[in-house]
Amino acid sequence: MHTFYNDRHALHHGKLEMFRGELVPCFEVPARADFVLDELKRRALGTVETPTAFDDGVIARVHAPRYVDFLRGAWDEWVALDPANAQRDAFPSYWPIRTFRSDVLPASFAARMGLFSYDAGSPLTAGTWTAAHAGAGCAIAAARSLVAGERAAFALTRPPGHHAGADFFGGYCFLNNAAIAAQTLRDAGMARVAVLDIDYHHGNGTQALFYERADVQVTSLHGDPHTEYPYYLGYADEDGAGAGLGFNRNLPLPRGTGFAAWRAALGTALQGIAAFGADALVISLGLDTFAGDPIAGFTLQSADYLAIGDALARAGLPTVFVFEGGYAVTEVGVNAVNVLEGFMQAAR
Ligand code: Q9C
Ligand code: ZN
Repeated sequence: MHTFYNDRHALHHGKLEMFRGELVPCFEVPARADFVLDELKRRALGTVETPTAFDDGVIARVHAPRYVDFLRGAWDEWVALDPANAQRDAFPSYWPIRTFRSDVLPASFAARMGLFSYDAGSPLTAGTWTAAHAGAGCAIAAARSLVAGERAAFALTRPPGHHAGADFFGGYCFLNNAAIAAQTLRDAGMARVAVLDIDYHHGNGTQALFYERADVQVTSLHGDPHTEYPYYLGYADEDGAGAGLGFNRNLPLPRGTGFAAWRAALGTALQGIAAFGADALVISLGLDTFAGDPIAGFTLQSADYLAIGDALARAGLPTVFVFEGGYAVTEVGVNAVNVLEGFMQAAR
């Protein structure tokens, strides 16, 4: 399996995030990808390629132009407010919640930060755009390799993507890499694409992007949003709307869920994907289901990830894996590569 990776990911390195009333060191750090890359090389699990120049037109088919324009220029605007801001990450302070307008694009940078975000846990840094854009390039290249006939590919990207919607960032995510991969597959002529999100947190951005579409089926296994982030989406009764009715499926599981119950839910998800008749599968590969994860609540063990890879391979579909969450930094490499190795062993 080829891995698509760009070391520009490290240019996105937030210092602090708001957590339970104080600023704490960011959980989503560059070392996460370094551990995965090291483990891939240690096990010699295929080549690692860096996409250089790439056609990024698909980004505008997933994200709103005014949002992408904002992200691209946000750091320069932030520093222009005050040169001392160069030493501080940018955070939103105001949000246009119900009754406010979101059609007007305010001149104020602070107002646009809030318009285009939904939490205070996702610092925007000097290299956020460069890293996110390079990561999208990895997702595009991984998807294109499936179009060229590969059985599977891995986009080793950060910042992660599945919480980012058409015009908002949050949950450490800025560009939705899994959605970009899925749209790339659609644009290449694959009629039906399934996205399966196995990150601990509900992929609210991915769900929202495809909620009214029948060509991209979205399934997510995640902590019950009654108690788990992102709280306001990811419930079992969200099954799509309009043309997309019946093409969204949520399988929320209680905090504390272990592998037996999680594996059963994966079986349910895979049955729905088989019934959909997908031409390709995009996996939002979060590893924050791990027992040792500092911000999540399932109890999967490292060996379980081999079994997950095995089960995913048995769907029999061209598959692109897109790296999402997973904050037990020293274990995230073993856990991610276990999924890929389990997949390759069953796919042969
Ligand atoms: N503020 C992903 O796994 N909040 N994002 C956790 C700290 C946000 C997770 C509590 C969690 C976002 C891609
Ligand atoms: Zn997560």
